[in-house]
Amino acid sequence: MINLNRITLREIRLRLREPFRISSGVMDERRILLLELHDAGGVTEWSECVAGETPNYSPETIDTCWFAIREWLAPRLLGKSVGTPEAVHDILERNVSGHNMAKAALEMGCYGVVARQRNVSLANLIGGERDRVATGISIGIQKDPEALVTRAKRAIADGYRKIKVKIQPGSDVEFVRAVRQALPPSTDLMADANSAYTLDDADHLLALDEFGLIMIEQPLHRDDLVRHAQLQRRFKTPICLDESITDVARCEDMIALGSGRIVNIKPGRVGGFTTARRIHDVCAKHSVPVWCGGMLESGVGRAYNVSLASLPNFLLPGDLSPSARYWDRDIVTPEWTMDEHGMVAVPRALPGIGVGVDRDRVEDLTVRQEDLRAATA
Ligand code: OSB
Ligand code: MG
Repeated sequence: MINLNRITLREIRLRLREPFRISSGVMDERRILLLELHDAGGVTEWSECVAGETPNYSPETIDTCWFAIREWLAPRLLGKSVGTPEAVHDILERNVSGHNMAKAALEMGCYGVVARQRNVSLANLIGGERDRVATGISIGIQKDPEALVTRAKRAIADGYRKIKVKIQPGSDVEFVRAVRQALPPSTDLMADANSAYTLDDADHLLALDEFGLIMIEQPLHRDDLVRHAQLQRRFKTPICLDESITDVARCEDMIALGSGRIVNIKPGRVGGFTTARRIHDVCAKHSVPVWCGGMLESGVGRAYNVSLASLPNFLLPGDLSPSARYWDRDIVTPEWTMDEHGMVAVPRALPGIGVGVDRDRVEDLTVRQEDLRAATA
């Protein structure tokens, strides 16, 4: 039973060790919305909202999420008894369209609470089977191919099992060519365009086909499922969709139309674990491999991603880099680490999300805080 009597919202600011540029914008500091969910039975657990500062990757932002959680979503849970996190999902969906990242922060937090209540790990609660998950790195757009090559080589030396490079018009074919030539030929390499192209760019993009990329992620607009299918028909390289896959039906559409052959699952983007697991299952049934994407999460959001990636159809390395890739110091103990084979351990022997939150550090980083409680009659 989930019986939330208080939800604490906090905004923290965490500076990235190096700015992260994608085709639609650049980030040098993350504004992160953290939730602390308090259950009436005494259990508490943390969750993280993955929305960014601006609506470039998705229509949501940290500020729209704060508003949606306070005004529409949290009141549906506070002071109520809900049987399961799946029921929480249904309650949050009813007559609220969109706002997936806001919903996900609450819904995933409820999975964390239930794992705590049952004294099991989040991974075990959802049926995760792996003890370690394979990790890739996502490298932001650099000023020139040489800077990109330097970072890609360092990543290979660190043990990463997949190299993803961000691309945009003007920083694409020559950048990917330079990395392909600099790395061992067996390296799993891919490019992520974050919707920077249109179908008019198809001839240009086809130049990427000679590099043997394991996939190209989200070349076209999020709503362009039909155009992605047209592009996929011309491309040997599998298309992977990220922004486009916002729910189970979009994933089924992708499969039916042939808009892509691989799915990047980000639980925040799809409204939480309930839908993420359903997308995982639909893809498994159709032999579509999935992998877990990232949103530059702190160690709290990372805990959810690592647990999710322990499900069996997560067949490709996730964007699950260790804490030190992003931050001078994370907000969790222990911090997330990766071994020299590019594997991150799933904390299956620990209850809940499997990491502790460094409360003093969070207090230091907090710029805004609000306690949400059940309305009193
Ligand atoms: O498209 O996967 C993306 C970060 C912010 C917004 C979109 C994306 C990303 C990443 C980061 O690629 C991956 C990571 O968290 O390491
Ligand atoms: Mg992406």
